Amino acid sequence: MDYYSLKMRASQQVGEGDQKHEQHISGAERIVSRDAVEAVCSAMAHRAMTHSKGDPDFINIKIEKVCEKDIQILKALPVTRIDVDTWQQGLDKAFELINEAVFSCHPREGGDLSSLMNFARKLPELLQATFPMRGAMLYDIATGTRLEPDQQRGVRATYMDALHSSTVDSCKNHFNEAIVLATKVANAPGMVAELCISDDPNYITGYVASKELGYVRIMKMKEMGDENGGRIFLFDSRKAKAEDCIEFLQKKKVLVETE
Ligand code: WAQ
Ligand code: MG
Repeated sequence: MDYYSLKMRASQQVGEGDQKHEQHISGAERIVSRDAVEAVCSAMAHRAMTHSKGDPDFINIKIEKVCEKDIQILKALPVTRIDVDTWQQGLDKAFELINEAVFSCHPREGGDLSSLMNFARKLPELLQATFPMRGAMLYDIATGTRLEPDQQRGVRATYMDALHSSTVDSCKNHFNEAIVLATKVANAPGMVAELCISDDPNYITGYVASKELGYVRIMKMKEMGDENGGRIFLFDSRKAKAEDCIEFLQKKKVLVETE
């Protein structure tokens, strides 16, 4: 069977004079069978034209053929949820899960506990640093350094979709898209865990994910109306090469089998 990758991004010019720049409004991607290409393309245009972030003046839709033999099929991470009363509790819970995941990678013998304490202290700052980024931060827990080739943009996971997703969604389903992305990311070489908060001002549910934890939805992770969000991919350079991890995130075609 023939498959096609479709990618859409929409942006708007904002600011005056020197401050003039493109602001990202909306993006989406799919991998679909040949017969769905036209409908999905038109749904993407619709999504770009009706986004709450504004009216786009630039929309790019890219369509590429993908060989079936190059596609890897992955089982979706199992999903659990944590209910919290306040977003502060949710954020604390997320930090706690991430710190545990990072701790469990630490060598038992001769490990340096102060670097772990340091990481725990740094984590809220790292999250803040992702807010202006369009992609994710790729953070090496072994060396305490950032590995994105372009730190302003970050690393983007692409070429992924849900298997058998013939339906055409014209508006964003945060959870469906996130479980696909998180499943791909968790399967990247050397990946330890992911932390995610939407940048959508009215979407306050976020998640922590890893192969061990599965996909843990945390129902409140920020204040309603807050347009800050971001992603951190926590990677361990003792387990894999950064190039291999980035190559997988950016190039490998993945379809995720959901229930
Ligand atoms: N690769 C890497 N980073 C990305 C990507 C990508 N493909 N797409 C978005 N990001 C980064 C970027 O910095 C965004 O600002 C940030 O992640 C948040 O992206 O179970 O909607 O698309 O209900 O706003 C979670 C769903 C939804 C939780 C997350 O993220 C649930 C969401 P958004
Ligand atoms: Mg968003």
